[in-house]
Amino acid sequence: AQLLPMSKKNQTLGEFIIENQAYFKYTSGELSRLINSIRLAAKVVNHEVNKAGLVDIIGAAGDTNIQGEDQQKLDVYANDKFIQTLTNRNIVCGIASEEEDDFISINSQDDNNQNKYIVLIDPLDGSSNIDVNVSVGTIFSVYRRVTPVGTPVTIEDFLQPGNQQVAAGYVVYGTSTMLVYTTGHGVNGFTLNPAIGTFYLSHPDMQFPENGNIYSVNEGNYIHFPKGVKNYIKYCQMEEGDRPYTSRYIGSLVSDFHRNMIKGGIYMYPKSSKKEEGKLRLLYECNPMAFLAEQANGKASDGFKRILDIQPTELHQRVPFFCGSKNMVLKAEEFMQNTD
Ligand code: P6P
Repeated sequence: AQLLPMSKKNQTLGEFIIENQAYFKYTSGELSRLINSIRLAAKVVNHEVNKAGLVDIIGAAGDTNIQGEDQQKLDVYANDKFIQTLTNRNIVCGIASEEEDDFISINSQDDNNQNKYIVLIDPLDGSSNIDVNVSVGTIFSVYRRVTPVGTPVTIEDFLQPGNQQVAAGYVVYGTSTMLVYTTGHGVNGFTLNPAIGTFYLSHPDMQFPENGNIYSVNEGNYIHFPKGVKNYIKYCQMEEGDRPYTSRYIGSLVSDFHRNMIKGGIYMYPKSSKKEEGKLRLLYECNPMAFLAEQANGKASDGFKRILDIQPTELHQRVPFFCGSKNMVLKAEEFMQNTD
């Protein structure tokens, strides 16, 4: 088949998926159906997020998740919606979520699930922002299973390095709702027209500018950072060349990442004396964002090595995270690696 250009302005997400089906090595169409199910779940969650202030779904659902954080009802709602949509459409054989202590094995009705994909999700990242009407996001990461099809998934299927991802993306519930994802052929952004519930290709072939002048970090942790991070932050603030940079920190990874990808910038969640491994989760926050970053000509590391090359050892493990414009991440790594 003649491959049409990957992206045409104002194409719908549905048309885009069909048109680029031929790009996928997995011609079974399963991955397309997977992206379609995420599209549906994103619309349903968006509907709830947009009226969060009105309906009594704010406030802790009473439980706390494995992170020990109060589970907001919207977290639980988003988690249930994504799991339900992926399960009902019989597309995946396993799911892991920030909101679930352990992974979920999906046995289709014939109980020997023939599906080959697993999904890891952070269903509502930045959920502490909901009560203050600041944007939040959903992050997802897709792999082919490594254990035999037709058998229940094991932890081995979920502990794959990020360089094995077949797809990754996020939904940002901001001033507009966008779905941004990659299947390894660049990054494309789709904006939801809520009036008709259709996503349109608004940001074809998204790329991080190689340089940027925005740095995103929670400077409240400054005194607890490693010396290299302190030195890099001071470097960002010095009057020299294209500096000082601007500081922008929303407290929602998806929003900070999205702004930095469009304008150029670096996002950092370093380790600190209070958080020895940093705060962000490798499997369903750092790996998908790192895959997107590299597909958009950006870079993502833990300050020393490529995020996508880290061999995971447990489902909810944390890693330090430096991600964004290539030259900014390289400079931050220079400070991290040359400061004792
Ligand atoms: P802090 C939200 O909880 C999150 O996981 C990211 O979305 C966000 O960038 C970060 O944590 C904020 O953490 O410690 O700066 O409030």
